Amino acid sequence: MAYRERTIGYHIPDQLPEAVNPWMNMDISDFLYHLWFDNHGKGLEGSWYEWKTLQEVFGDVTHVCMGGSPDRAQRFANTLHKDTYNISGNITVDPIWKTERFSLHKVWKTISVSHGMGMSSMSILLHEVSKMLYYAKWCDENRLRDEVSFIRMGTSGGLWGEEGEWLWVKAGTVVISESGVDEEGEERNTVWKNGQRWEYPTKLDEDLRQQISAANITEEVGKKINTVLWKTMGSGCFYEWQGRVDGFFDPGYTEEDKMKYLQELYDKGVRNIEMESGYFAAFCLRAGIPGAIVCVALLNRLQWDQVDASILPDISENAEKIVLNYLRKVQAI
Ligand code: R2B
Ligand code: URA
Repeated sequence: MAYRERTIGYHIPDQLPEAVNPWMNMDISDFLYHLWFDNHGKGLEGSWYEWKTLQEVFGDVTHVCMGGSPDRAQRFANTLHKDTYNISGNITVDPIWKTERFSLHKVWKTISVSHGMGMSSMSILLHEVSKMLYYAKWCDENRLRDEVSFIRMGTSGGLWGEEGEWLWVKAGTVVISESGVDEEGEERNTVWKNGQRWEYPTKLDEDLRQQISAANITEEVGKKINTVLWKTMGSGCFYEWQGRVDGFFDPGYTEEDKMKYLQELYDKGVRNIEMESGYFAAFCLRAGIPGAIVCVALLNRLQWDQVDASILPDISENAEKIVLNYLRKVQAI
């Protein structure tokens, strides 16, 4: 029995990583609905991949880089392609098959894929991409765990101190997360199964985090980017769950309540807030796949709630720049 039910009413894992679903070894058709192909490559008809198996297409994958939006996944794939093959000018790396739900591109050994917004959307992508790679790695979970890393690159709201404090940094700072915490600031991700609560730890891979941090080198990323290695809160909503006061409803709390809450998170070591970290971190631990979260902070939430669109062109790709350089270093591209 891999899980223990606590008398306090929730399940916690007995061992990590977890066993994979034995169902996947039965060589029956497994349709990855949101990617729109199955474990035998069926569904790819009419595409460039039509006559290939999943092993042939994805057997060599070493990194899965994920970002929220299809545009971000497309831009990163284009950049990877130009960097890998030393090409200048415009290039578009076509997505693999359907893009209604997720947009998945492959450049040499790296996948660039969108995960949508929030843990619900991301959870679907993580299950299906992991199953896809399990099949592609000859149903060998050790190969999957040894050969593949998952990296989320995204945006977030930052939490940082006053000018003059060492932690004072401007928008554009990248947080490379140590763990994902929930709205109570706990390193825990809650999953509901059959109406019961299951709780998973959310520490991220230390080695991968350090390697990505070490890739922030002035000459290669253009200008050294401020980075912070601390905790990230993954929240269920952009507005109320992140303590914003600029949502549709009169929030039911004051600016002071909000500042108190954000300060409490800060005191627990949280330096940015986004919407996927808890599930992502727990999933990686459960799967035994090293995972990293690299997010640029678009604003300082201890000052204000609104995003200033005018500064985005200068900063929004900061996480990608560091990850691109990390991939160069490990020769994944
Ligand atoms: C960061 O940005 C998105 C919301 O704007 C969300 O996906 C996240 O985690
Ligand atoms: N994404 C979030 O989830 N929150 C922010 O404040 C900014 C981006």
